[in-house]
Amino acid sequence: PSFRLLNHQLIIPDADLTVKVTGNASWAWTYSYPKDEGGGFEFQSRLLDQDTLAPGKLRLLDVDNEAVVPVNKVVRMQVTADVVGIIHSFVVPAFGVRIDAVPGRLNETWFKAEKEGIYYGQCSKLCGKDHAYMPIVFRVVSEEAYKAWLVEGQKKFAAVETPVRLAAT
Ligand SMILES: [Cu+2]
Repeated sequence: PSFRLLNHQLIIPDADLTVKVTGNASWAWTYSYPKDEGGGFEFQSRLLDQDTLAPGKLRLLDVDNEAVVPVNKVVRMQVTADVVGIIHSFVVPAFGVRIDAVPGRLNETWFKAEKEGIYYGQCSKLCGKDHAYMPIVFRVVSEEAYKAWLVEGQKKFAAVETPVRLAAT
């Protein structure tokens, strides 16, 4: 019965969008936005230099490139890790999201943010030297701002074909 429950817990509602996140061997996260959902790019998200932190930026949490998602939408997260890397864990407490990022495996989870704002998380699986320095940052914005950000992202970030793929069930 417990396995049936666990399985049921993993059922992902119809998603409005998909974001793939990869835990990097070099202690950063890569976010990929699928082309067929207006993205077609990916970028790395790294902790800001702690010695030259601008006022208002949070120590050990703020990053150079935040992941951006629209408010009140079901976001399906596909979670994995560099094949040459090690297991990380993708955790954003305010979303109730906690799932391992395993090399060679595409895990899935989801969340729906009901308020705009900035949400922080951290890697939660000991992964080597910089385990404490690979935070997760989501900026939740209005639908219009999200669309504008997608257009900006296509210019700013590396182009990539990221088809939406379901994890093995
Ligand atoms: Cu890690």
